Amino acid sequence: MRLLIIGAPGAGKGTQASSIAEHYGIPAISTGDTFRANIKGGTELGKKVKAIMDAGDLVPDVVTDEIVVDRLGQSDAAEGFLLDGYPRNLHQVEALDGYLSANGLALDAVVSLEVDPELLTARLLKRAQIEGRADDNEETIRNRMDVYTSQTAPLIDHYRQAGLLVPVDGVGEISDVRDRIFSALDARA
Ligand code: B4P
Repeated sequence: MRLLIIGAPGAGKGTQASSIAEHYGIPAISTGDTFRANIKGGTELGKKVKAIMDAGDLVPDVVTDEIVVDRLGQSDAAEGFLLDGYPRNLHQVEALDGYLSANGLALDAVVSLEVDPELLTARLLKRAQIEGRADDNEETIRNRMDVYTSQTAPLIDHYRQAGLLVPVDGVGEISDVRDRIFSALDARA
């Protein structure tokens, strides 16, 4: 399976990605987690992206595309993968399409998690209390939502037109959302 999971900040992408990846025996590749690990490790990449992420802006495409293409070229992704948080704009869609077609590959489905904006903010503010992530504060969340609306939301129509979109209601218990994702993906198989 070659899958994407997309959704607004707080929609549950990272939360669901590990279950989906485990279910299908594929690696979950999260650009956000990769950047956060680099920030924590004090790498050059981490230094480059920290202020951008803290502001809730997108890391430049040239940086992000290269990381994803390198990661997809690793052996554990040869039979399938789940990309979490990538692509996030139409340029990244083109970069991913270019990589896939150059390697004779194609996506199987794009899971789109649907959650009301008020609930998204509430989830992120709750996570702020538990994990203290630098970008989970009200001002940055507002910018992340704006960035999502202007740059990432257009991907939903793009993938719907491509016949790949699998919309899933992301509201409710984490385990219920997970079961809905599996049912929706199984229905396509
Ligand atoms: P991400 O790491 O992707 O952050 P996110 O959108 O908040 O999603 P995340 O996966 O962490 O949270 P989730 O919705 O699962 O991106 C962070 C930053 O990295 C971006 O702002 C950007 O700067 C940079 N970046 C990443 N990818 C990039 C790219 N491709 N290009 C450029 N820049 C990029 O969960 C949120 C909370 O909701 C959790 O606390 C969770 O427990 C809770 N939750 C989830 N499901 C729930 C449910 N059903 N009920 C109740 N709570 C739930």
